[in-house]
Amino acid sequence: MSTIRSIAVRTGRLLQTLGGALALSGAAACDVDSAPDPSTDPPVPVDPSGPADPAGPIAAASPCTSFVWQGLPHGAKVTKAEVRTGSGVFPQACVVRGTIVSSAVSTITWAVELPGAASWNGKTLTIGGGGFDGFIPTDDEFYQTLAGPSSVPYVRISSNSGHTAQDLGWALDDTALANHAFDANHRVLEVGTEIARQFYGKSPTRRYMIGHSNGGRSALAATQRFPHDYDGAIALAPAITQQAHQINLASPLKFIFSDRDHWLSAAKVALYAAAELKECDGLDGLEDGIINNVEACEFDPAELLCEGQESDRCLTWGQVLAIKAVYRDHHAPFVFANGTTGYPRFGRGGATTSDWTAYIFGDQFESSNSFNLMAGVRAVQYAEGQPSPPPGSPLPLDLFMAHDPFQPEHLARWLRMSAFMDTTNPDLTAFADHGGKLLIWYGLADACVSVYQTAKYVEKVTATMGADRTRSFVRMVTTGGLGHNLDGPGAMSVDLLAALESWVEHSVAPDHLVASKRSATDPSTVVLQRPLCEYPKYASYAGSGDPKDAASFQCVDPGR
Ligand SMILES: [Ca+2]
Repeated sequence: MSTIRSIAVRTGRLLQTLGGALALSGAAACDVDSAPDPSTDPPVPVDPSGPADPAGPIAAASPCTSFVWQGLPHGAKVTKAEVRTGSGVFPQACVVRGTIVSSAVSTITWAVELPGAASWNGKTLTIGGGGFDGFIPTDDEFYQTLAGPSSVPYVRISSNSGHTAQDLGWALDDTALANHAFDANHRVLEVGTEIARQFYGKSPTRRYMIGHSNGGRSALAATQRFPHDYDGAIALAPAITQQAHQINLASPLKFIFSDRDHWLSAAKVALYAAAELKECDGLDGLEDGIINNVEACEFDPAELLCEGQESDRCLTWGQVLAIKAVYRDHHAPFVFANGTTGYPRFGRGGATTSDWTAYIFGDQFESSNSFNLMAGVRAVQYAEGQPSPPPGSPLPLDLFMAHDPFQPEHLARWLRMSAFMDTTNPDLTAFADHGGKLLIWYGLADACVSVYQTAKYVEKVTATMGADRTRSFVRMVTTGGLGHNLDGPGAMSVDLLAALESWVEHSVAPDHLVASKRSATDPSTVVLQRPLCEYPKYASYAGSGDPKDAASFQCVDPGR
């Protein structure tokens, strides 16, 4: 799928739902999988017949379809149970579907996937949803790929978080907002746990969660609000302060979309990407197309300013200012939950990924199909108190462009949303006391949600709980040259679920994670490997050794 087409597909879905996966185009690239031992990282080809169940196929006439479920928590009702034969990234499983009617406007739709009894590992894995939810993540190829082959023996649990509407109109209802913010995953975990207990005759021994973007936020929410829910959680690129994101990015997005000369086409993005790469690629010791030393990268887009006729080989002053805004901290005068103010810059290297086009500029000026813009527009609709518009309604860009995001009369709604949604409580004592482990991953080139916002949160946790205690159960690791869509020149393939299991169950901390980059045309071929580095360290080439080998790199502090 070409970049333009994939973005059009993704954007089309977002326009319809604004709650779909953030990274559908990344299905091929979103390769957060591989083997536990990176040094012997085997290929993970996708078998068209689906991942095999080591205990053999589940019979169609198994108890799956005839099982009588009794007394599920939260009034949950089963609506359907069927055997899914394995296909692509979808493992074979008994898929149980149902609902929890929690209010007149919020029904949680959920799915619980049960592997064969002989192959169940005795654990559950909750898979969070991206965007603004509204769909079943386990039904989506992106999320099954995200969970990876290690998730096959798990009971996999997911939900639509209590809404299917295509905007934030549902967020005006407290129950619906609480469901989306944190409650739905908690309730459905209890449902899934009980379903597993009844089906297998024994309760799960461990419970884990993985999520990306809003799903990463959901994983963090669980550690803060329901610290006994999970033994371990993986938060990939968590969108931790969505209201701060929307209100702080309103001004730069208005600037970009107020004039075509402020907007960057894919050709202009590619122009900038090449120039930034030329100046910053070697700052990590190796010109490999990956900017790892992002803090030392200070390339000024004004160096590309047009001197004569504008063309795709230069930038207008408006385009220079737009790029400067991408790399500038923002300071909107609102204080959100837990004292959060402003929103930090995005990391260097995003132009070498699909992120700049997908999240900032969109692929056409006229259609304004930038995700960050659409999120801002929907948030303004919410702040204005507008209920859900009819499906297919055009985004009210005029409302957004005319809207002053700092209107005092809207402050209460922004703060209300933040109080539900933000995952910035730095006191994780209860989660740590429970034995929980939290593994956070970020691509340094993310241009949807800033790596620096999550880094600030981890710093607050460290300040609250102490450095040694925090490192005993929280790790934040990063990869250069990867964006929110999990694509780009960096190395993506790493089995974080296996790493989390080892940490929780065998006390093996994730100190030496290695990611692989696979050939786009032949996923069985590893192109290169790189270490994942604990923030703020980055992967620096040691000056000798095979550039494809992770052992040729060291994680070094940018202040060194
Ligand atoms: Ca480099």
